[in-house]
Amino acid sequence: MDQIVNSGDSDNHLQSETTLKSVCRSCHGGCGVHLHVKDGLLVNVTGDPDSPLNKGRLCPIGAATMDLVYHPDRLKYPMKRKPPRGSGEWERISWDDALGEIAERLQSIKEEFGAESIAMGTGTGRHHIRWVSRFGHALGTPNWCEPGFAQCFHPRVNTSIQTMGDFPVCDFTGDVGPECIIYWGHNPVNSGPDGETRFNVRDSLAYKPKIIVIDPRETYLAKKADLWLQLRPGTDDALALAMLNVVIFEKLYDEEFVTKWTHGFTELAERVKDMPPEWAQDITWVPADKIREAARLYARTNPSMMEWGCAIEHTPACIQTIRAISMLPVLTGNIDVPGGWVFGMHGLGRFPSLIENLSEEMNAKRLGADRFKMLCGEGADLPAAHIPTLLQAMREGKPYPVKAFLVFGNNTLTTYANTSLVYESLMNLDFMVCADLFMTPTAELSDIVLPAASWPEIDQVAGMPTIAANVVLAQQKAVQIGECKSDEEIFVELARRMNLDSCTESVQDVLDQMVGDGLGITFDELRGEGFVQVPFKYRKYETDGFKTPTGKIELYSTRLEAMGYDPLPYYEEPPESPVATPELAEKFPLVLTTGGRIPFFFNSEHRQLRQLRKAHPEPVAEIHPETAADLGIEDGEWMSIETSRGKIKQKAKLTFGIDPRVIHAEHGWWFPEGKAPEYGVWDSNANVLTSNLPPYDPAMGTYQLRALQCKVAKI
Ligand SMILES: Nc1nc2c(c(=O)[nH]1)N[C@H]1C(S)=C(S)[C@@H](COP(=O)(O)OP(=O)(O)OC[C@H]3O[C@@H](n4cnc5c(=O)[nH]c(N)nc54)[C@H](O)[C@@H]3O)O[C@H]1N2
Ligand SMILES: Nc1nc2c(c(=O)[nH]1)N[C@H]1C(S)=C(S)[C@@H](COP(=O)(O)OP(=O)(O)OC[C@H]3O[C@@H](n4cnc5c(=O)[nH]c(N)nc54)[C@H](O)[C@@H]3O)O[C@H]1N2
Ligand code: SF4
Ligand SMILES: [Mo]
Repeated sequence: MDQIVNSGDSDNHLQSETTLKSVCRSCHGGCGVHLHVKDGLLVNVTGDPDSPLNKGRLCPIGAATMDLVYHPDRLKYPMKRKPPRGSGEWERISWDDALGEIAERLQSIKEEFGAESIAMGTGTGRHHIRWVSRFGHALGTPNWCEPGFAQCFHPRVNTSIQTMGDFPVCDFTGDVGPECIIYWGHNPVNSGPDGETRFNVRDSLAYKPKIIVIDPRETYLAKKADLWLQLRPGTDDALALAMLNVVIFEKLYDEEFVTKWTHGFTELAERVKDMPPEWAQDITWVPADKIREAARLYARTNPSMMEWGCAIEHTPACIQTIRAISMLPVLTGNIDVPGGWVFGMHGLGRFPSLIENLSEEMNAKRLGADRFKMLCGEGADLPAAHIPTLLQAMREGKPYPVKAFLVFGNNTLTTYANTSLVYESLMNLDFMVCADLFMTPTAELSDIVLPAASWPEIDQVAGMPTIAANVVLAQQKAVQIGECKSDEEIFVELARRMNLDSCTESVQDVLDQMVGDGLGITFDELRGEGFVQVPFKYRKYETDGFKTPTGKIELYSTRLEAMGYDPLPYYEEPPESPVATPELAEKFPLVLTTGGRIPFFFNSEHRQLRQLRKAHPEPVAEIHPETAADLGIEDGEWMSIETSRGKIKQKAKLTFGIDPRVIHAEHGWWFPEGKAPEYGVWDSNANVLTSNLPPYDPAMGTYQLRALQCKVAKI
């Protein structure tokens, strides 16, 4: 799938070109790129051969950047919708009028209902994600949200910070290779997210590590694996607890590390003592022998990496599943060691989120704060609102009304669970604004749309230790498209126009501050370099300890206990399952999982880019040939997928790589070529099928996206 893109159309071209070193932000990966500019135009985007993250390569999405930047459907100027909401009729307005009207409407809503009645929404892993909260905090509202904060990546971040004081990433850029890698609910050769690029993942295979894959589907990595554990979706907690049982009771752990550097080993052993592989076998559908073999192989092969993905975070058992899984590298001492799990070097200063602007009373008003402390309160690195609670406040005005929603880079109708309820909530708003690259079914519901600049049109920095353990990268503006503005610039202009006390500094000032605090240079100096590798130090805990109350890794979490949550991991059956809801399972007999990533689209994006769409023209759902035969469904035929919430269609892909009792549906589907204003958002969108109703993870508020009951039929 990976493609190397060569630079330049012709030698002549190259001679008069300027090249800017930048970083691709079409996914979270952070590949180094060269932006080739000629006469004010971007003429090519190529991989930076010097970048340790991609070594000159680009994936299909990165290689389609020219198509993205110059796509004829890009939003190029602000627009205002004619009434009523969702009419699909728009007129062009000036930036001055757009910002003026937004400022005026927000001011009057704030005066009448309080700042908390204005919510901010954003999407996955963007350059500006933290600027959304910054503007919200400057405005005085605690209610900003992002689908990932309860469902993706941030549960891993927050849980790791509580458990071990920092967030571990795989040591892909060091000199020592891994001897063993577990891919747990994670398919990084397609997704390459949060902590590495898909190229590092492929390169690490050259070390010929032992590979263990834990996935209901037979992925590319599962085919290469020494052991593939094909578990029932949503039962990762039981599997992890059984593996811990083996590691502990067969004494496969690193005794010295455990004694010196962990807290609560005895309590953990007590918790898992009745959870051997034989117990987990019936729950997970993985034979006990295989669970035992996986635990032994992992524990005996060092150094090892834990590659974990968002599949473990898409359930109401999210926090404890993450905790249980993270204890495998901890017990085997694979923490901050070469070729293992390491803590990044924090090459950037802290982002000024302006959360200090919020009073204690305002923080307490954050929707969800009364329940989900790891998402909305003291257990969160950057607290955010709980999405289902926020949507309810839009619909029902309870516990207080939310009247306005400013969406910067999120396709709410396709990527939040339970599309019907989301639609009802958005339709009930008084005022909605969307900043996006394209008109989407979500943007169609807003009052004003703003044209956002894409990543080659923006100055920024990337370099959380979570993106790459030790690299800080400059993202550089190479081109101006229409009247597009970066989200960051929009926030600064809006803050100035509303006479807010903060968020009025220029973007450059904030970048200078972050780069200066981290590296001691200015943003312009970083620009010249393209990226800076921060010298790496292993086993930092030997001098500093772990940043937890006990100074150790807390298997027994004193912080979770203090917040009122279980300090030890446990198993919980998915809310909809053949075990939990047998009557429902009679009507909807198959287990549905959603959202396994494909290399050609990023969530709901890129469906309008010709070469990517050609590679993957339609939504595809995986089904076992026996199940398909029973239902008379043939390979490549449209089939319906139905849950108690709704029905969609996707094309059947028959594969022996999925259990006969399981269906996998792609997420994020809408059809930009379809009829406005809906663009087929009800036809094939997996979230028509999912639920955002309780139960939620008690600490994180997470809902279920990966284990639901469904039925399928031939169309
Ligand atoms: N059923 C199901 N649902 C899921 C998932 C699943 O696995 N299954 N995965 C969930 C996960 S993990 C996540 S993170 C979410 C992601 O959900 P979203 O955050 O909605 O993700 P995207 O579709 O990538 O991006 C949304 C919009 O941002 C726009 N955009 C891109 N760049 C910019 C920019 O620079 N500025 C602005 N203003 N807009 C920009 C795009 O055009 C797009 O319309 O989906 C979640 N939804
Ligand atoms: N090309 C591309 N890259 C992306 C994205 C994209 O849409 N396209 N999205 C980005 C985002 S927002 C995210 S969060 C990451 C996600 O990227 P990953 O973390 O890799 O997650 P997925 O690919 O969604 O799922 C990984 C695997 O989990 C399996 N799975 C499904 N249900 C279960 C389960 O219950 N348990 C276990 N153990 N496995 C299960 C799926 O079969 C799939 O192979 O990728 C990011 N990168
Ligand atoms: S992996 Fe991500 S960062 Fe790298 S080229 Fe592809 S889209 Fe860009
Ligand atoms: Mo995500």
